[in-house]
Parts: sequence; C-alpha cells; structure tokens
Amino acid sequence: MKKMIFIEPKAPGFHIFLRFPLPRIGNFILAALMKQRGWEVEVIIEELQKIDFEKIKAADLIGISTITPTAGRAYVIADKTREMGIPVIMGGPHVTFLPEEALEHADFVVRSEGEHALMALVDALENGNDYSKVPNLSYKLNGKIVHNPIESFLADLDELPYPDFSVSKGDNHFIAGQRIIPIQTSRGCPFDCSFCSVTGMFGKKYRFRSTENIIEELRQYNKKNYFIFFYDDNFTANRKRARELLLAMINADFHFHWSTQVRVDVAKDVELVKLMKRAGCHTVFVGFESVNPESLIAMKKNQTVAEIANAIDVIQGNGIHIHGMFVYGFDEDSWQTVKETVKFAKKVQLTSMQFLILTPFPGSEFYKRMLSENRIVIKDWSFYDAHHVVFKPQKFSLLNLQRAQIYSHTKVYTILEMSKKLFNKNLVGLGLAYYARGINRMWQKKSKVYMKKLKSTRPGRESFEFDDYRVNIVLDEEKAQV
Ligand code: B12
Ligand code: SF4
Repeated sequence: MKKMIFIEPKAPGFHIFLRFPLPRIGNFILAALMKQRGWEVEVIIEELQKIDFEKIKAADLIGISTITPTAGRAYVIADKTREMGIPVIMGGPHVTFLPEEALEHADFVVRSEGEHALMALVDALENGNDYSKVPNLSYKLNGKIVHNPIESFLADLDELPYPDFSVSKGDNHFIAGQRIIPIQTSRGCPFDCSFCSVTGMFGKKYRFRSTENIIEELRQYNKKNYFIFFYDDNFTANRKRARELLLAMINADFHFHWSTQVRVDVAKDVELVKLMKRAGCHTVFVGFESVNPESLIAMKKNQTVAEIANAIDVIQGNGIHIHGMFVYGFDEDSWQTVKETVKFAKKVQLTSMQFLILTPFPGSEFYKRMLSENRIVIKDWSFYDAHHVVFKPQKFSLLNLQRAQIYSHTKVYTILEMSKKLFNKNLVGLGLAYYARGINRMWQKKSKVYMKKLKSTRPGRESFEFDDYRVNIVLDEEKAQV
C-alpha cells in the first residue's frame, strides 16, 4: 500500500500561541481523502511531534502545509525530503501566493483549496504524469514554471469528508484539561480587509456546510471535557444559516462548549447572540483591530468604534467571553492610538486580548502595497508572526512600533488588572492574563538580539540583515531535530 505523510511545520520563535498548538485542518481533510483512495496516511503536526526522517524515507509522497511564519521551516523539511528522493507537494496560504518561491524547494505546489487538486494530481502521478489538467497546480516543465488555472471554489462543502484526526499522534489537543476539536463550518468571507489573506485564499463568497452535515460531525464529539473550536473566519456572516445551526445545536442538547470568530456586527442581532449562548458558546474571538477611526477606514474593516463598544456590551452582557484582537502599525496609527487602545481595553474589561503588529502577509492587499512602496525591511518569513515589525511604519520608528506592542501587553496584564479579574470572578480571564503576562516577559527575554538590532537602526537606514540571525534559529532547531 502506498503511503503519504502530511506535515504541518512548527512555527519558529516565541509567540502568544505557543501553548495553543492547534493544527490547521486542511491536512486532515486531505488525509481523509487519500485514505478513501486506499493510501496509508499520516499527519505530523511538528508542534506536537518530532519528524522522524526515517519514516519520511519510507513514504511515497510528502505533503507540506504552509502559512507565512512556517514557510522557512517548511522549505528546510522539503529540501531534506527531496534529497532522499521523495516527491514533495506543498499547499497552504503562503505558497498559494508565492508558488515560484516554493518551487525552489518542492516538486509541486497546490494553490488555494486543495481537495480537488490533490486528487487530480495523484491521478496524474499514478497514470503517466500529465499534469496539464490538474487544477490549481504549479510545477516545472522542462525547467519552466507552469501555473495551471485555479478552478472555481468548491460549491458543495458537504462533499468533503470530516477531518480525520486519528491519523496523527497530535490527535489530542488538550488545553486546560479540555480536548479541543477544530471544526470548520464555512469558507470564505464577504469582507475585504486590507491586511487579510482569507478572501484571496478561499474567496469572497461565503460558502457553508448544511446544518445536518455539521450536526452529524458534532455528534462524534458530544462528550464531557470536549471543546469545539469552530475555525470559521466569520461564523455569523450569514445570520439565517447561523440561527438554523444554533437551533439545531440546542435541539441536539450537546454537552460541549465552543468558541469561534465573529465580527462586531453580530451584536446588531441580539437574539442571535442569545442563541449562541444557549447553544454553548464560551468565547468569541473578535477582530476589533483598532479604536482609531481613521485606521478602521483605511484597513476597510467596515466597522466603527461605536459598533465595537456596542458589540462588547452585548456579547459580554449575554455571558460570552471575548478575546479581543487589536493591531498596530497602520499609517494612521501613532503613540496616541496605542495609549487610547490600552485605555479602551482596560475600560471594557475583556476576558483576554492581544495587541499584535500589522504584518504584510502575502495574499493581502497590504502586502502588495508595502512591496510597491518598497517598505518591507525584513524578508525572512520566520519573522512574519505578528510579533515583529517587518515593514517601515509611517508614524513610528521600527523600534517604537515594537515597543507599542510590548507596552500594551505589559499595561493590560498588570497585577492590578489581574486582581480586577479575580474580583469579577473571571477566572478564565485571570488564567489567560497570567499566561499572557509570562509570554510577554519571555518574549522580551528571548528577543534581546532582535531588540538590540532595532535600537541600532537609524531612520532612513532601515534595511535589515536580520536574515542571518533568524535563519540561525531555524537551523538550530533543525540541528536539535534531525
Ligand atoms: C485556526 C487558525 C489559527 C490557529 C491555529 C494555527 C496554525 N496551526 O497555524 C491559531 C489561533 C493558533 C492561529 C494563529 C495564527 N494565525 Co491563523 N488561522 C487559522 C484559520 C482561522 C483556520 C485554519 C484552517 O484550518 N483553515 C481551514 C483549512 C481547510 O484550510 P488549510 O488548512 O489552509 O488547508 C487548505 C488549503 O490551504 C490547502 N492546503 C493546505 N495545506 C496543504 C498541503 C497540501 C499538500 C496540499 C495539496 C494542499 C494544502 O488545501 C486545504 C484544503 O482546501 C486561518 C484562516 C483560514 N480560513 O484558513 C488563519 C490563518 C491561517 N492564520 C493566519 C495567521 C497570520 C496567524 C498568526 C500569525 C496570527 C495572526 N492571526 O496574526 C498566528 C500564527 C500561528 C503560528 N502557528 O505561528 C493567516 C495566515 C496568512 C498567511 N499568508 O500565511 C490566516 C490565513 C488568516 C488570515 N487572516 O489571513 N491561527
Ligand atoms: S479580517 Fe475577518 S472580516 Fe476581514 S476579510 Fe479577513 S476574515 Fe473577513
């Protein structure tokens, strides 16, 4: 029996998601499809399991999934795999937008959604190697790169198998004693935020699975100590379908709690928020992004500061926790924005929050703009984790934008702020604050070389040679691994 191994490489460095080693689910869906074809499959989540290259040697095909911060590590693994003579296919958002770069390391790149493309590619590999009809594929033919057209997005998401987590040792993702199950009920987003690559990857049309199909998947996980993380980018983008799904979940009387991502506009429908709570919603992740009205307009977020404040009232008022996500670095942002954001965040008493640095992710409009304005200063992808300044901001020096991020985490996770959480009996918030405080401190400790480099940077001379420093980190990890 032929064997395919899928790998999700480890993210480099030290970041706020360190203790939340959740996998993306594409690999698990693709693995389920390959299993249906009769292949033996395995998924390695490097964050949870070391890569055994002896095993890789015995496989027939390797699939590597990338996002931008993991791209460097993905290329190291791909090079090593190809040295052993095993063909490598890469997929995921990073290589979707930079297939030429990836083809320096992989035999094939699958752009955008991978399900149909992978099946067609394996057909081609099994039947004579004519790749010309494989949708979404980039590959080399006689030394020249060929990009086959992207076929339209999957119209019927119900045709997909459920992600098969049993094919990985990283099957058990426990956080605070609960097993986290990732489930995606929809793809795409009708909005167009300038910093986001979701629409470039999965389209602007909001596509969703049928309620029956989702409920059937959820039934497998109707157990105590299970927690569902709906990976949707915008769970309530279609309120009618959200209502139908929530009612079905309430009728099914599930034991588990769940979290998901929503936009602030969910609060315009208070009944919907109440239904979410009744259906077991524990936490929502909300991209507030900024309390600077000019930045909100510039990033095309389509939301106002008043809507943000109202959403917090409605969501928290209905007993749902909020993880608020803020970003600094838009051209309209200054120290004033940072101070106002911190003040706002303290006032509204969110359960948890993150203040990350605007990052030009390939696939986003912001990336294209930074490239065309020649403002990208660090090209090493392992810095693209939203914890590092990689472009030249307008109203900050690089160092000050970096400091803005550290300052905000320091200010919202003080002992005083933690005592407020204790006083309000928000123990979840207290635990997360303790965690975030530790991460913020550790990050500073581990990033001394980087900070020193930033400090020595003179305005107008922000061209960087960080690459060496970071690549060294990746190589050190590699040394420890292989
Ligand atoms: C869940 C999630 C997380 C989780 C887990 C992340 C992880 N393991 O990397 C958490 C919360 C920890 C997280 C954190 C971050 N995330 Co996140 N996250 C997501 C989210 C919402 C869902 C991922 C998912 O499962 N998607 C659904 C499956 C079906 O898609 P998929 O896995 O990509 O697979 C499909 C294709 O990509 C392709 N494919 C993928 N791999 C392969 C392999 C082969 C061989 C083939 C053929 C095809 C193929 O086919 C699959 C099926 O169609 C996505 C948004 C999104 N819609 O994808 C953002 C997303 C991946 N995150 C993103 C980012 C930027 C981050 C952060 C840097 C923080 C931030 N938001 O600023 C951190 C970094 C984390 C890290 N590891 O370093 C970006 C990545 C952008 C980019 N250009 O790389 C995304 C796309 C969101 C965005 N707004 O643009 N994230
Ligand atoms: S940031 Fe959220 S709302 Fe904006 S385009 Fe991306 S997924 Fe949609």
